[in-house]
Amino acid sequence: MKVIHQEAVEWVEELTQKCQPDEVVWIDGSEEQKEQLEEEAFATGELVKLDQGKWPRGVYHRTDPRDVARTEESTFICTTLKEDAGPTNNWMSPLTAYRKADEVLKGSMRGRSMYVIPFSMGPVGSPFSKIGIEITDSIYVVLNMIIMTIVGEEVVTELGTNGIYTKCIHSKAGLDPKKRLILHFPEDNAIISVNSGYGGNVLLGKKCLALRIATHQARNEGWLAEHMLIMGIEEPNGRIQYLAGAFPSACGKTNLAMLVPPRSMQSKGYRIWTVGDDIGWMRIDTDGGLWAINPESGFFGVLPGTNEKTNPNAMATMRKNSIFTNVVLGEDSDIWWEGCDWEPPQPAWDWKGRPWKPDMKDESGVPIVGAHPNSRFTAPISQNPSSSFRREHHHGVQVTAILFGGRRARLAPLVYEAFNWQHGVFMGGIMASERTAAQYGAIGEVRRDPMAMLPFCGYNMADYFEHWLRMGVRMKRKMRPRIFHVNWFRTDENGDYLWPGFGENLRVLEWILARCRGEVEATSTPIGYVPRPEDLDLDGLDMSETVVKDLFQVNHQDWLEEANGIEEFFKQFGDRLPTEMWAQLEGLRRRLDVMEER
Ligand code: GTP
Ligand code: SPV
Ligand code: MN
Repeated sequence: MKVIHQEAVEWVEELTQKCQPDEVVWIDGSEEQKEQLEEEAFATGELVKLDQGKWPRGVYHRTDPRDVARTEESTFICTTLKEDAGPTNNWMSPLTAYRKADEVLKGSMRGRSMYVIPFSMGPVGSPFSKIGIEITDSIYVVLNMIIMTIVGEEVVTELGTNGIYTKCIHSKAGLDPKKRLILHFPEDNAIISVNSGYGGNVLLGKKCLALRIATHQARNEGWLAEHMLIMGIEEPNGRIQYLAGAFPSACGKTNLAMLVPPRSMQSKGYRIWTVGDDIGWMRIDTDGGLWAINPESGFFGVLPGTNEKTNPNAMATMRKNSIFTNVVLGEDSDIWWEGCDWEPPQPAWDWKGRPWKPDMKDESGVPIVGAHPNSRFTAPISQNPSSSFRREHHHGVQVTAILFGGRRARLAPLVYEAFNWQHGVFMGGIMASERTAAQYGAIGEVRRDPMAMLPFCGYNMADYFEHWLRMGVRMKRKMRPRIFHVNWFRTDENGDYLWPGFGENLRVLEWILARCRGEVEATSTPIGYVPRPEDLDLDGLDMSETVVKDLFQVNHQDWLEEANGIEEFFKQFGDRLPTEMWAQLEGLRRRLDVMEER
């Protein structure tokens, strides 16, 4: 592979001096090179070759037990001014950050190889796309990047002699959690990640480039980089309309994007086309509409709970050429996770590498899970049976509706619609969700996660809201997507989910699209438009009237308390918060007052 980008070559040379690897290997994305790296990793135990009958070209990897999810406390936005990172991000001055990183990087690759991965986020040559070069000392990272991004010759060609790219540096170093740093330099278009080997911390094209750095670029260039799934819904008449949806980590994006319609809707002729499950880049095109691409080429999806019933398309996607991280490994080279379709292999080892049997309990009688709750598969998006034919299109797909959602046991109805774009931005801005295993922290605790971007917005979130408001103004009124909020996770007093979820969620999407076409009425409530029960197709669901009522309930007292929480959240942004957001909160409180008077 010939690299003619002199500046990039010099940068790699400089890093070679700093990190002192035994050798430097440019990754060309070829099958031969991939196989060779796999063989090397099998030999050292970094990877385990799986039963090739059941998992053709499948490999297994276990990360350090202290390194199994994104670490937000070691993630920093390094801008000259602290205010530019805003109150919701960790900030470090670029000078300090480079110095700290240098200390770790110095000699960090001794005895290892340094891999140089030129990659493209998005179709090569598309006006949407961005190029990065990731330096890493992990074969696991290389193999994941080959699946998750476009890697190889065509990227180097596109880069030419002076193309722009994001500098992405990763070193496992000593995997010391105390010295872990995930540093973003939006002003320099650069990322440095040290002392981790897992997921979003190290696959630098994903959360670091495609969200934290891209949000910064998107604001300057007038587009949106979002933590969103993108899917097409084909109706019985053949029309396909596209939705983009932001849910916090481990809150159902992958599952929704790949859903299989329930039998009753399948037979009517509904069909789903998956464009992406985690990241959406959206631009206003010359038609005044919002167009979206998925810059990723693979899925890095949650495994526990994934099976033929909940997500058959994911099961088919990971059948071959996939990487399985932190699940149970059997002596027979089979794998297992909680909620999969088969019996656990025996003998077997858990995600920590300890001997493991089903129904094992610790000293206090708590069951020991075999797979880590954030264990994941990496699989090529092209292997998804519902993969959209427009996935690689340079202009992507036109977005008809935007969904925001989270895990709310009580507050939020199954679905409701914003009154208009500004109200929709407010709706996204006040999103909150119960914490999951995708990041370190107290699981179940409700935290504000505006637009599912709390951990991923690379600049001051107040400016981010302003940017969203402005994007709405720039779109043509008729083309502007309508904004909705969904909550698949409402529970009854026993803590059981009221809504069956998964494929059945299509029933809600059907209503959403009907609203976008102006075909159904809705009930106006203080928080937005809620469906009239008769407008939702609940055929074959066997759902009692009380459950339906509970699903759509808007509790006055709960929302008043929520308004106080929102006020607290908004206050931290001071003067920088757009006045529109305060006006929206006032509007919500006023409508709640009217509701009480009735
Ligand atoms: P990231 O990849 O972390 O950004 O997450 P994601 O939003 O893609 O989450 P994913 O679809 O992998 O869902 C994670 C968890 O939510 C799994 O445990 C699923 O079983 C569960 N889940 C997904 N959809 C539904 C649903 O409709 N209802 C219920 N009850 N659970 C769901
Ligand atoms: C998330 O946490 O939102 C993920 C997984 O999609 S990771 O790539 O690890 O960030
Ligand atoms: Mn995600």
